[in-house]
Amino acid sequence: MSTSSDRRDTDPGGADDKQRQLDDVRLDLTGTELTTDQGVRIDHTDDALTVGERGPTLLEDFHAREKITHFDHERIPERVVHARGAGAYGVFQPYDDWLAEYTVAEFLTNPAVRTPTFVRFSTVAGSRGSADTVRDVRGFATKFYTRQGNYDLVGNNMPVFFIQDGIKFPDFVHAVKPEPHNEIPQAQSAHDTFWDFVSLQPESLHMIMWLMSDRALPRSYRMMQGFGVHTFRLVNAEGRGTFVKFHWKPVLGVHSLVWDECQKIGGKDPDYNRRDLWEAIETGQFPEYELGVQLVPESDEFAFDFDLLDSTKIIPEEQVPVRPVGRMTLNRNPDNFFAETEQVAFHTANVVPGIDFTNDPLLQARNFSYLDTQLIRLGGPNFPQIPVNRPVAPVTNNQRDGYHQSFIHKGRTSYFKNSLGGGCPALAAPGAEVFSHYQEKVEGHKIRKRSESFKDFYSQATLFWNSMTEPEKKHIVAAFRFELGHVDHKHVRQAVVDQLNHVDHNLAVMVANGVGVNPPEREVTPNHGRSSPALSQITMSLGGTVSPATRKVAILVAEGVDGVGVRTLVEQLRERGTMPELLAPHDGAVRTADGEELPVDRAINTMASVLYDGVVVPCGPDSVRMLASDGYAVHFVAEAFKHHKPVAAFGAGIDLLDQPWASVKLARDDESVVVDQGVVTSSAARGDLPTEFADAFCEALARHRAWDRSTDGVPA
Ligand code: HDD
Repeated sequence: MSTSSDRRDTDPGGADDKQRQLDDVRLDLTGTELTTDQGVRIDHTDDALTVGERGPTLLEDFHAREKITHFDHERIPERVVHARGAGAYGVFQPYDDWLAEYTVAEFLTNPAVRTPTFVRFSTVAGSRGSADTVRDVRGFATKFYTRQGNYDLVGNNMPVFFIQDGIKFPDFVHAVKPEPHNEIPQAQSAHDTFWDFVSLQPESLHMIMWLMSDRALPRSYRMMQGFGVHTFRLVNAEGRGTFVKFHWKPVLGVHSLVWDECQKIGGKDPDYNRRDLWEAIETGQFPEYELGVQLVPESDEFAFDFDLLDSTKIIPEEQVPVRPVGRMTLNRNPDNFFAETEQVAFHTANVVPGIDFTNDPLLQARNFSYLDTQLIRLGGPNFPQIPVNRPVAPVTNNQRDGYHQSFIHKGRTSYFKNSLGGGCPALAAPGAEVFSHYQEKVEGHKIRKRSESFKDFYSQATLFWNSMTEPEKKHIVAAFRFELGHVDHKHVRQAVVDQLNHVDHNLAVMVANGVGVNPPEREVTPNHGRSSPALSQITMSLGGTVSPATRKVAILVAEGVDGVGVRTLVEQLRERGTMPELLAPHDGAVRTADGEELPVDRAINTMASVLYDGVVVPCGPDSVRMLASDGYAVHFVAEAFKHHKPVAAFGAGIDLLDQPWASVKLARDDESVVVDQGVVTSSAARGDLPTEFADAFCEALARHRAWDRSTDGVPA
């Protein structure tokens, strides 16, 4: 048997601590025989115990009763928000120790320590079985199993929130959830009660701008940012506090879907984001995120034109840069969704020495709500004993009993102080590392009043709008039109438009014109003209290093396809980290122009362009003729084109792109590679396919979408 010190020798960073702990409760039933819950072996589970072949079932049938009773109790309440999620284990490691000047949190400051993590991504409004690609905020909750105890960073993929004080959370959630009289609509904010709330609660407007933007439609959980949202506090060895905002940046860049695509994926593959995460980890393409911090000395608490305690505000990155701290890699899927992803319990108040709270009233309410909700959701106070929730740090206290107590505490004392149990568990010895609350001096009258410093609802909503590129602005206007277009009450539409007039007059007019209400006559709040480039995901992805890695490519083939060309292309695409699949009018295989068999991954009509990042039509006159007469194939290409995706063709494949709606330049005669608006073509065929073809296509994939492409006339 190995001892814990042996284990430390082989895993000094501690990255495997959590998995080793979980190994003790993992069950593999391979090679076992069926038993009851009491361990009694069973040789018959298809028929209940009855009196004769056609007689009544006997109460005595303990096996049938146990089996059915357990089944009857399989469900627990879903989360009241963030019900739908997907989780994965990972490991976090700091790059170096620079943050030690600000915090004693070892997992953030000791580069030799590799802290196990569990992350759960989620949508907010929908039920557990709702679709992934809805317009919504995404949860990004991380549990760090540190050696000093569990630290939970329970964040979202947007850096601000809808409300400033947690007492408004039930109002907000009631407004966005399906309406109570008919429980419609599922997982959507496009309905009356939500927009009624927004129009009457203008503090929500900044978050609304984010929600109407492409950020609400992530291409992948692997390609979205995460934010701790609140201003938290780091505390160093001298007890000095520093304000901090936490940021996660995905290594693959930040990318989104387009709205039409989201709605279609909702039907074609409701598990789109969940599947994407699962498959990436199964195939070893581990998602990675960099943790960064914005630090503000306490002396600068009032140096901003907003309040650091107001969760509807960001600190613009141009004002306080995000400094990299370390990297998290997600490298293991759960074994059992319910046991791990459903039963994981996050709590903003799970902090470790070196991290503390501020008086942000939203955070203060959260520090109450998460424990409270777990008590009902997970059935009592012992949920921290559920394997996924257990710290790797030892838990030794006098908490006892309660539902689902799974430890056997020996001895006769469960109180402090005691002499009968040797005084244990004892208080930490003087000088030991303990959690000690940050000693903030607080003074005041008991009042119910929103601080005056929280009352600018519009400046940062305007900042966000000003920072968007033209395509992003177009998407936001279209989103407002879609959402308000689903609101029945005209006065609500008007009230939202009137609110938007405080954000930007042109925005309000464009939205009003789309939803049939009066455009505001004049500007009420002049646009301050400031912008923050870091807010635009398109600006950021153009400026940064981008990669086509893990992008899914559909290659459309049929009988007579250029097999040599296809094989060359597949190899080149794989070398560049993308994931090509061959789609044909039927599953199985197609015969190439050379008479060889080419295995097919999927039948075209079982998939759709919305499930891929880009499409290629290879050469082969017969193959292309067949595809041209197949409605699914033609639609596949048109739809990818409409969604601004990279589209490519070589040789005769170009004919399928030669459409009246595609006003792009295509390669003709001997043109080697032509790139226009994300459409990559080459006249080459068979073995002559130049490597520049794959290079140009992958470059377009890395850029994600060709926003300059005109798509208005595309019949898809
Ligand atoms: Fe919350 C779940 C994120 C405000 C009350 N929240 C929940 C989850 C995330 C967030 C990611 C899912 C955790 C998981 O995967 O299990 N919530 C946020 C963020 C907020 C926020 C980033 C604002 C900055 N939340 C917020 C407030 C309250 C809550 C103001 C209540 C006063 N949130 C809850 C909850 C949930 C929850 C009811 C439901 C399930 C759970 O906690 O475990 O307690």
